[in-house]
Amino acid sequence: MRRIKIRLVCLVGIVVGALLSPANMLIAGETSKYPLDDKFATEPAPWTVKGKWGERGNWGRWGEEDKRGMLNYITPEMIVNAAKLVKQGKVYALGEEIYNDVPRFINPTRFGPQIILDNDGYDRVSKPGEFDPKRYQVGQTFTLMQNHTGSHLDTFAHIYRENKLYNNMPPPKPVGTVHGDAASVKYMVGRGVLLDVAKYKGSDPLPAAYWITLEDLQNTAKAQNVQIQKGDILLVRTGWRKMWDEPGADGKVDLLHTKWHQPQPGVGVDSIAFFNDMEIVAIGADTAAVEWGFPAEPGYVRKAYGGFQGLPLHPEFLWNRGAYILEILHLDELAKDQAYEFLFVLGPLLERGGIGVPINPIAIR
Ligand code: UVW
Repeated sequence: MRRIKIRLVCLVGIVVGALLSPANMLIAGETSKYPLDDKFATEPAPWTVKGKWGERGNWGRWGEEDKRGMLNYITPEMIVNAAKLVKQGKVYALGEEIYNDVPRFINPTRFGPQIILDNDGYDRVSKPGEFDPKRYQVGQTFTLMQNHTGSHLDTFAHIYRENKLYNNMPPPKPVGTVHGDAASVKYMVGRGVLLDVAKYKGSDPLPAAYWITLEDLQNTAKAQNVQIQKGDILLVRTGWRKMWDEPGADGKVDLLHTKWHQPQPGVGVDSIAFFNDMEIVAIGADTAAVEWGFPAEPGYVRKAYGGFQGLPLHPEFLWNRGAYILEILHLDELAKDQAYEFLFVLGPLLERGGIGVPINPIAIR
C-alpha cells in the first residue's frame, strides 16, 4: 500500500511538473534550441537602458525637433566617399515590382495592392464611355495598397511605446500626422553593404527560423572582403525571396505562399549592441521582418529580454535609436554580381502621415 502511495505521489509530481514548465523549458542535460535566446533571457531590453544622450538611446542627439534620427549621422563627406564606390556605372533596383501578388506578410490588412485603371479616358469629344482612337487615348490608374506590402521602409511611427515616438514625438493620429511619417524621411543616401549570409553559409535560402548571429554577419563580411563601417546601411541576404514562388504541397500555385510564411531566417538580438556601436543607420533584408522570430515559431516561446514577445530589433531601431528597417528587398541581382558595397540611394514617396512607405532603393557601383 505504502509503495502504491509513493508511486502515486511521484506520478502526480511528474504530471504537475510537466504542466507547470513551459513547453520549451530546458530539462537538465538537454541542449537549447536557440542558445543565444537563452543567453539574453536575463538581459534588460536595450531600449530600457539609459542612452548616451539622455533617458533613451538617441533621443535628443540631434535636437528636440529632429524627425530624421540616424540619417543625421551621414555627413556630406560620407556621401562623397560612398559615391567613390561607383566605378562601373552599374545600377540595381532593390525594390520588388508592385503588383497584386507582391511578396508580403499576408493578413487581412496587408492585402495585395490594387492598381486600377481609371474609367475616365479624358476624351471630351466622344460620348461618355466612348473614346475616339484617332484623337488620342489616355490611360490612368489609381493605386490602393497597404504601405507595408512589397519592399518597404519602416518609418518611426510604425513602432512606438508609452504613447511617444522616437525623440519624444507625438503618436500618429488619423489625420494630420507629421511625425515619424514617410515625408519626414526625405532621403536616405549613403554607403550600402550587402552581406550575403546565404552564400557564406552555403545554404540558399537559409533554413527556416535560422538565427543569423553576429558571428555570421562578421564572417560574411570577412569572406566578402568588405568592412562594415560606421554609418552604413546594411542589407542582409537570406535567399528567402525564392520561397514566395514555391508551389503548394499539391504542386500547384500556392496563393497563400505557405512556404514563404514559415518562420523566416533573421538577425538575432546578439547583433544589437554591434549595430549600436557601429551607428548602423538602417538594416534591410529580403525577408518580411529582417529579424529572427517572425512569424513566431509554433511551440517556441521567446526568451530574450525577459521573454519579450515582440520583435526586439523593431523598437530598438525605430523607437530607441531612430534608425530604419527596410523589408522584402530584392537582393538577388546584387548577390549574383557579388556587389557587396555600393552607393545606396533612396528617395521615398513623401507621403504626409504615411507610416511605412513602399520603396525602390537604388544601389550603384
Ligand atoms: C513585419 O514585421 C512583418 O513587417 P513590418 O515591420 O513592416 O510590420
